[in-house]
Amino acid sequence: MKSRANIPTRMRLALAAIIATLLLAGGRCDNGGGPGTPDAGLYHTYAEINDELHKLAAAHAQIAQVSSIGKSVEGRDLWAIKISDNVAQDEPEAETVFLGGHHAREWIAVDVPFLIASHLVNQYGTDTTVTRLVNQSEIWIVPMVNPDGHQYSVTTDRLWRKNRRNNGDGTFGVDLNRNYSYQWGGPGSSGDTFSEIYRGPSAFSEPETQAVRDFLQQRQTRALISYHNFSQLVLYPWGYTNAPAPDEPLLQNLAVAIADRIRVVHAVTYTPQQSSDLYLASGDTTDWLYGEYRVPNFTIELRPRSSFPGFELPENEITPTFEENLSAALFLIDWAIQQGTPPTI
Ligand code: 0X9
Ligand code: CA
Ligand code: CA
Ligand code: ZN
Repeated sequence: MKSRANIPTRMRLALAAIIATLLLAGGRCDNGGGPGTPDAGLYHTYAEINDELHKLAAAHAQIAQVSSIGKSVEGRDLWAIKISDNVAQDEPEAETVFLGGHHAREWIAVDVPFLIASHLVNQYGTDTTVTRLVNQSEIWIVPMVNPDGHQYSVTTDRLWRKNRRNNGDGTFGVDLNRNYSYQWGGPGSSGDTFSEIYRGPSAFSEPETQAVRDFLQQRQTRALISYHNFSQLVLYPWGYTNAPAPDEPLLQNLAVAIADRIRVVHAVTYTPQQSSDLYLASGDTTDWLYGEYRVPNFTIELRPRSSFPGFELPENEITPTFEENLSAALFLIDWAIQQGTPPTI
């Protein structure tokens, strides 16, 4: 390494510092808040989601409206964006819902629904499929159900999972995907406050799950996807038992169709299966919505396939993961429309 040896040590250190600064600064999704602003690289932070959802709605007020469905334990608004023609009116159109970010460390599970919202709004009037689906349905997207946990994952502990409830015994956090009421307290959940799958002191003890419950109870949802990662799976109820759900053939057919739509985009395989085949878990979003209301709904476990890299999906996979899941989301919105419009309330 002759050439390297010719450069004085002090100069090499200075060059290394400059290069490191450039690398750290390059390609960041910075909301301009300056030093100390939480930064998740190309992934979106809570502040960036807040900012960008409001900008989308402001620039496309005829088809996009932002509202808060409630507040987190630490008081952050849980933002929803509604996308439809005549968006200010609640029309008797098929409603499809996309939820993201129940688990703090699953950053891609926030970016995918956010990017779907952004695509639907920006391509309206240009892309004929998007235009038709937005005209014929009401699409609701809540990209970050657990903003406190996400913020904590960005600033303090990358692998944080739960919300930021102070459990009062020195531990923090309830697993929001064990806190829904259907079969709450059953297998695959824990009563231990320290556990990563702590179910909370009671069903719907958490403001985040209460907000999702109250929001869905006010809607006539035809289909829903809740995004998580990782493992590349399309999961359908039940999750609390190995027994098949009453509409198992329908749920399975839809899960297979969703996985097919994903695969055609980048030849990446997501496996359709009953939730309980992954492992038994009680009190998740999808068992509740199906158990209480018989709404076909799915947990999609996004990329990667395995624990390397696990939750830390490389930034260059954000766009392809969004693209393959856009295809599946458009399919499900279309399916919901084909079921016919719900009766006027
Ligand atoms: O355990 C979960 O909440 C989900 N997996 S994750 O790694 N994203 O935490 C899976 C929930 C699927 N539901 C059931 N298996 N019941
Ligand atoms: Ca409409
Ligand atoms: Ca409606
Ligand atoms: Zn998850």
